[in-house]
Amino acid sequence: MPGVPNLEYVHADGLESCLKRHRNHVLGLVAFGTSLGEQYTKLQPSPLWVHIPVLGKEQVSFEVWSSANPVTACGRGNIVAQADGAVLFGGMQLEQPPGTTLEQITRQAYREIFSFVDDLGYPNLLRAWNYLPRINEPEHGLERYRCFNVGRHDAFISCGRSIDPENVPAASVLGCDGGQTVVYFLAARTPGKPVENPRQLTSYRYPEQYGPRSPIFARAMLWDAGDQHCLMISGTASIVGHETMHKGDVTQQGLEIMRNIRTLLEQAGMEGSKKGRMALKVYVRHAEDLAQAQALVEQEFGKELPSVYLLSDICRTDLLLEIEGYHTPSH
Ligand code: 3EB
Repeated sequence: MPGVPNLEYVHADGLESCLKRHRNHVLGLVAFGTSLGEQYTKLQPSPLWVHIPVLGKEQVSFEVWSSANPVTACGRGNIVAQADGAVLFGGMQLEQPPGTTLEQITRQAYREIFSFVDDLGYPNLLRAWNYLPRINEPEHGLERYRCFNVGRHDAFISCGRSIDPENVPAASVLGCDGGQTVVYFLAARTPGKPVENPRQLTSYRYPEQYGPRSPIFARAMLWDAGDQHCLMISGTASIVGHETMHKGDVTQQGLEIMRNIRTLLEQAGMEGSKKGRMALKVYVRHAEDLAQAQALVEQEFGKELPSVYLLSDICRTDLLLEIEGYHTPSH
């Protein structure tokens, strides 16, 4: 049994030993930071680079997905990918040429992803990460996050993926600097089980006030590798029902996020965050909120968990904080 993917967050000084340890077993490598040294571009697999400032002492932070089994490179077209026989990690960095729209870029990206995962026999999209330049700025009169939602929606429909639990992945959508849109994903041969949060409205039922097409994501995705399972927690914000709670108050937003994450762990049958291993990616809109975000995470999960803090715009302008997670039970 291949087991579930392993996730680590490492800094520059730990990258080499991490990649050595997982030689031929690295599913995916993502670099976060605003400048990436020349030496990193020669790595195998070559890292996707998301232009987001890392908060804290380090300039660059790496997200490393690895497998217990050897992986094979299997990219095609715009997609760089590795697969281990059960799970596939893929990613793409896309320019938006003058005269094109983010809606078009998104539609093409998701169409390419769907035909790729279908052709390779990993048709179940479990988890998607999306980083959009100028996420809160308008494009032809519509906020770019909402343009993204239109393109994503179109791609699901045109690729025959009805918008229901069977087809909806866990996801994150954040802003980034620079010009490139970055999309990466985990897909599997076997389906995952989407997990919804009873405190929150299902994303694809959001009312039209959030844009002409709804977002399409599950609040979390449970995936079973036979002997092990994992929970991929979507970007989680201070939203109850469909409404932003605690506008302007990062502490209260953080506490609301923790209630949402606790609920997801319960819904997934994972008794609580104390058992098992949690890794978190924390997105903070304002750098001055870092200390408060760290304090909230420590209070909930302790000091030891793997984590990275990024300075990032969030898809609603009234959200100050968003947290995604990857949970694997210990056994
Ligand atoms: C929310 O709950 C906050 O559009 O795929 C979080 C995770 C959010 C994923 C998406 C959006 C998405 O609506 C934003």
